[in-house]
Amino acid sequence: MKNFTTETLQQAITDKLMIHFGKAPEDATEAEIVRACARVMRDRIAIRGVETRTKTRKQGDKQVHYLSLEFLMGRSLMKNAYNLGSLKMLNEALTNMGFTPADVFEAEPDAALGNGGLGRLAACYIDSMTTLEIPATGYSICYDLGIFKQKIVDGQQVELPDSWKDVGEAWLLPRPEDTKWVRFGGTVRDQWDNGYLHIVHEGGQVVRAVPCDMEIAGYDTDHVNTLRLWDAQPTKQVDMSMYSRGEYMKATEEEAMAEVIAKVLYPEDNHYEGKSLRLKQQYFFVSATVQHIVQKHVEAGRPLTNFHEYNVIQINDTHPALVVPELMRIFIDEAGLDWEQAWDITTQAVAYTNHTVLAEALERWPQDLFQTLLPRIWQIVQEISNRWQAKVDNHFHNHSITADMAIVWNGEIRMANLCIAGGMAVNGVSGLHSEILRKDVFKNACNMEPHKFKNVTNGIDHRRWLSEINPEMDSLICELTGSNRYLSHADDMMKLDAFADDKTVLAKLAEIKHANKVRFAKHAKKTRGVILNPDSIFDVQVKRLHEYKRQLLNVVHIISLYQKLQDDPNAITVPHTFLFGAKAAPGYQVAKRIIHLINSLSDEIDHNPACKGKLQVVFLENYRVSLAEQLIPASEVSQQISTAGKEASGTGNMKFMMNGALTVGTLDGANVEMHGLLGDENMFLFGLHAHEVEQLIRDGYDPQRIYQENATLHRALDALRNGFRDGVRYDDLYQRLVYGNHGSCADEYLLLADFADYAKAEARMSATYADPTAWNKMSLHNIARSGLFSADRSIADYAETIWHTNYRK
Ligand code: CRA
Repeated sequence: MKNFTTETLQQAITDKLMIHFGKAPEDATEAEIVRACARVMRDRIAIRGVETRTKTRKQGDKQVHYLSLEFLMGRSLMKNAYNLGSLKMLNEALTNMGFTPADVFEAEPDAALGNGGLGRLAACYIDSMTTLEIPATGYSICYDLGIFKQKIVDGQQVELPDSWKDVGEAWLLPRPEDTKWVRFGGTVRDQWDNGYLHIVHEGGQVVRAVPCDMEIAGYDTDHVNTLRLWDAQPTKQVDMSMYSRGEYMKATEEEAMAEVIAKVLYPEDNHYEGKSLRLKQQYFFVSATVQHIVQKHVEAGRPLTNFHEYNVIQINDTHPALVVPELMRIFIDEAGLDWEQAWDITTQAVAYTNHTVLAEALERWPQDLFQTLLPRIWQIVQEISNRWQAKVDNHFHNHSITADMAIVWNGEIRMANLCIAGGMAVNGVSGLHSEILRKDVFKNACNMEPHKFKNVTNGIDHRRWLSEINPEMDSLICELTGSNRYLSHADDMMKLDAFADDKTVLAKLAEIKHANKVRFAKHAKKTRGVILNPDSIFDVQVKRLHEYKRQLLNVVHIISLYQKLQDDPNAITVPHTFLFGAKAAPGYQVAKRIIHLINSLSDEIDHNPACKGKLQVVFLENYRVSLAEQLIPASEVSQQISTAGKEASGTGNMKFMMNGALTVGTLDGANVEMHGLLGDENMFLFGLHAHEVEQLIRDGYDPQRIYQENATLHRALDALRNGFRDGVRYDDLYQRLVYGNHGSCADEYLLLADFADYAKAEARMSATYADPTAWNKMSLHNIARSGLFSADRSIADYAETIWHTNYRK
């Protein structure tokens, strides 16, 4: 299909404005113009979508189904225009119509249907699957409200609802003809019919699942995939007779119960909440999705026995684990297969990605809740569990291993074990993480079925996270590598390594970074009123607030710098700006206290004249995809300082590296692969290794001793305890680190153990910064070697090692 020209695009947008809003361009608001542009892009992608589906059907290609409760898409306008090769035309058309393109892009709200890494990963993967021309569909829930908007009031986080749909809806294509029905509660009984036994599930509540599709355009391809978001609607019409009887509330009760399912995304990252509504969300989207996939397979005229040859279902963590019993239910209850056949197909079609080893994130549903809400699924899970247990028993003859690998155990259903039993593959998301799964978390399962355990290191959409958000860097890469081929072959960036001693190139790199810093400083001033010094180091830690990510380690170190500066006003020679951005789960009190602390410290430093021009701490409100897009190109230091063994991969680390920031980090998650590419000399590594963390905890960790022995640390912790000029004391955080409180052991994440080494790494980093040539050279090596972290590589790995699908090379 022909590309837009500036004129055709301008005409199409003008038409949309008139048809949908009855307005001429000069009268349209920015929100209206965003919606009109979105509709124009959507139409274009939708046409290609029809062509893609026809082709896939004809060729009988294997399809990938990517199920995730989160897809953190962010903004789509610039992305889609970019992928369609129309970004230049869009810029021109908007300018011709009297708009400032940057303001129009800025007016699009983020589609923030995710919490952090896991949801953003799904968004990057759907882009790469499309670009690599893999027939794939993403499935999730069409939440009304995405992750909350964060406001900082008196230094503390306040959560506000995020109604992204007002504008975001323009991307969605409702597909009521594909509606599915999902039953909750009710009773199950056997019924004999002409000598056949049927399962009858009746009563309870039936909810309608109505798809709203977001069509996804790939880069430099006509291939289009779909992100299918299920909306929840009541089955029964509102009973009008109840209204006339004055029973207003009752009349809408059923409606409200159904709609609440798709109301809001659960805001916990890396944490399991055993809420009944969450289980409802999971089954709702899983059941609708599986019904749809099986139906399409049957409609293509194929027998169910080869279902797995045409379909692979990838589940993003255990949240969609009910895929396993739901496939079994449909195969057995609806298609009449026997158990063995159904199990054989299911276990060859499903693959599970694990994203965390944190115990508090592992899903375990209480049997009572599960049984009441999903009576038929419960029967199937019990049968799966019994058979699995018999198999394990038979293999090991060891009671404690049986207990460890059990699916139903002590009144709980363990979703990870269900996924391992019911799938053909289990993968971790970085080399270290996959190793921990094999050797520790899933050790027994791996002993029994080693062939299932794989690794696929995470990756990011480098077109969005480098080329689109850092256009000057994009131009430089194209110039130095001789073409824009790196956009589809990220390892082409390796060619940059040859310029490591080229003074002109290094100067250009520094110039681009500085310009990005100036741009970000302007943005921060305009949107937040903060004044940043673009001549200081931009040292950044942005990610969800979690104790294992150790923002508190960063803070304690900054306090120690602040104290040093008070003793000696010349102690800091290179001005240093520490930037933080993080949302805390609304119920995670310690995380919220750490946000408060960062703001207290920021205020303290702002009011101390000795710090002026030398030290600054800034907390950026409402960290989200679109803020990351502004900040990352301007960042120089990337803080990736989790306790080794705890961060499954990290993906922010990759985005910073790709934009030339240098990493201060532990050997954790994908930092390990990063270190493999860069060596000690191109990053600032510190801290205990994963096995040393384990060892230290086994041997008995004593943070009090470290507190007593390290005078710098002692003094910084005392200051934290007593608080700063706003009068807020942080004794609770102090206690948590030194003595333990609220049932937690002291310093669970070993901040004190790593403090001294962290301070040294930060000092090495500052000293290197003072030598621009050395710094820029390291920065260039980082960019050059970051191609491994393209999501295209991750998706190629999935296609080769798990999905066995073809892809564009
Ligand atoms: N919180 C991990 O913690 C990882 C992403 C994506 C996480 C990150 O280290 O990069 O997944 N885990 O793989 C998770 O959500 C349920 O577990 C994350 O985003």
